[in-house]
Amino acid sequence: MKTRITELLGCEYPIIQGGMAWVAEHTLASAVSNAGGIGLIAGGSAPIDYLRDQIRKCKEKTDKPFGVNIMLMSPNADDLAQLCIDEGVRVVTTGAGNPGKYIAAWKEANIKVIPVVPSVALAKRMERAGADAVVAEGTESGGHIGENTTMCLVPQVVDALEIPVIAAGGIADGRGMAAAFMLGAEGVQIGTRFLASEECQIHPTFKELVIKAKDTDSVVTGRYTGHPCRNIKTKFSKKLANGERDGSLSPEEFEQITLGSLRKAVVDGNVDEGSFLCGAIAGMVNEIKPCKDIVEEIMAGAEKLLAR
Ligand code: TUI
Repeated sequence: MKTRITELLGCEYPIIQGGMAWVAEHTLASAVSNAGGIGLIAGGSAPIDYLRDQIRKCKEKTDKPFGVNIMLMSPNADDLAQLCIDEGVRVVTTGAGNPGKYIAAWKEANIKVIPVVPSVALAKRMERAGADAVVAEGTESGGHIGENTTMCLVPQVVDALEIPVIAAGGIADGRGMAAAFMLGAEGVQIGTRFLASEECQIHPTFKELVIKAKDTDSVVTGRYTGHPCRNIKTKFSKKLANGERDGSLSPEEFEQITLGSLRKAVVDGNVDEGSFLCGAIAGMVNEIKPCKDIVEEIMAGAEKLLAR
């Protein structure tokens, strides 16, 4: 399946792995790239030496293109942005902010720039600033989210832009990919499905939570802090959601108890204090598989539907 995204990124399939903070490291990224998609390494709040090491290790594991996601709320985003230039990274995606101030330097370095956007307004600004494509990310996604759904957001962004659009949020199989293409997307970004991959290095407890999740098992917390995040329902995330709803937890207290909670989930599998960020499609993810099988199944399913 050739689209402007496969052409732009030089990959076999128009599937990009989500830039999941703390999750997306070189083992996962190289596996997705070797499977024919675009793997991403997450630069979310990572120390610069860690990210440099991950990029170099990824290059050892794949000769296919891969990318880096820059989480723009990171205090060291400027350094991480420069590191991508210094290390010859070929693709950069961004999240949780406006990457406008970096785009000229990235383009100068021949990096393909793909901001993740939750709205038409930001998508248009990114096109004007020189982005090569955008990821239109619906509120079904895991982690930090906007308000609009994939179904509503993607066609509106497609209509507003000339550059190609990648759909994200709630896509985990060939049906989701085909649906996104019917909305005008030319690629998909997939996160949650890759959490349950053999190569994903998250704590086994995290994988088990994803596998066991039902359709109603995700919850959004933190709207009142300005940083809404979709999580798997656990005692901890329910406590946060209740505290936010009934006012027993102030936004400051919320920030305090969620500090470091991504690490506690991903590295420690700590269900009492960890935030297990995950998309609303987790209910459909029931089996751990190699990334290659995941990518091939999604592609085969989508191609069959789109050929009808
Ligand atoms: O960035 C994501 N997903 C993420 S980032 C993350 S780490 C984190 N940790 C604690 C608090 C917040 C984040 C976990 N998941 N997805 C892309 C995305 N970008 N979703 C929403 C946005 C976004 C939101 C507002 C992009 C731009 C924006 O406003 C830009 C502006 O200044 O107008």
